[in-house]
Amino acid sequence: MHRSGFVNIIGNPNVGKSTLMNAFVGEKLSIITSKAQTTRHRILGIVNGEDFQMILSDTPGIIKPAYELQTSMMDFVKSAFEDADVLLYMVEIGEKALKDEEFFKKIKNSKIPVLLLLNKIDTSDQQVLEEQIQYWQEQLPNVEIHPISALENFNVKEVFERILELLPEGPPYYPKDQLTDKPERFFVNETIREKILLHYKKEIPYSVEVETEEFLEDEDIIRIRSVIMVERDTQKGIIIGHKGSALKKVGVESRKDLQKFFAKQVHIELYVKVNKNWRSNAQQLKRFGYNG
Ligand SMILES: Nc1nc2c(ncn2[C@@H]2O[C@H](COP(=O)(O)OP(=O)(O)OP(=O)(O)O)[C@@H](O)[C@H]2O)c(=O)[nH]1
Ligand SMILES: [Mg+2]
Repeated sequence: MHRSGFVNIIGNPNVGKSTLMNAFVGEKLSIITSKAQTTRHRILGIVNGEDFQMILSDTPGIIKPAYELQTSMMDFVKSAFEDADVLLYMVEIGEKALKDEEFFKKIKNSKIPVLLLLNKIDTSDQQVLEEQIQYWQEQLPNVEIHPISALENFNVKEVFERILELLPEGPPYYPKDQLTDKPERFFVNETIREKILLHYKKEIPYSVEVETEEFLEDEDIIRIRSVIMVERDTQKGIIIGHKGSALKKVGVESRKDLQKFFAKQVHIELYVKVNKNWRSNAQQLKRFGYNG
């Protein structure tokens, strides 16, 4: 018997969805930072076994959209509700029910199995944990609750085994050696965006999109040229920094990560361009893979 299915991770921003997906897959497919709205896309992480294929989806944290980009991000979340065979609803210690009632109702009335993953229990003690479990049992009486620490890998294997039990019988949907649905350039863009999330403040990371114009793979080196897009002229100067020092740091750190990811030497060139109000421009969003 072969099992397969879509296992979609949803929840508020910053609760640890991407950390969990990477832990399941064993690769850094999704970028992780302490800032909310790190993930902007739906990213598949495929775990293959001889008799199963688990297709995980990491999704953006649920927010009320304020501009077009965020509306597209929430469309990815909606799509994750539609095709799930198992839903993983992730919350963190201390968090209360989803502010977005529409999404919360969907979880509450879900016809498919939902596992509530109570994450970051490494930051909690036994008493708080018990209170939290009780709170969630009252909120969602029909849902299985699993306390975990995605970061410390606590209870992650057990949850994985439980999901396997819940997967329906079915054929593999993707070739068994495939790890994700995203092309190599996507991971370049994301790696660079992660460094920007880590090193710049306030609205800067939220105003940035990265596009890789060149990805040339030789036998022993990958040559990459990427453009960092900002919304305004002033942001361009901030990204570049004094004598280019800030941009250089982004390049050096990105190269390090990408060499590990691709297991090859990497050469990377970065440019900064102003793309006025791209976050609200349907055509630009489509070009960056957000719409339709
Ligand atoms: N202490 C602790 N921190 C964690 C745990 N899991 C994730 N984190 C941290 O929480 C922060 C957010 O993690 P992400 O995996 O990026 O969270 P996310 O839900 O994907 O966030 P968005 O993509 O912004 O919605 C990072 O700083 C992680 O290191 C955990 O089990 N324990
Ligand atoms: Mg994420």
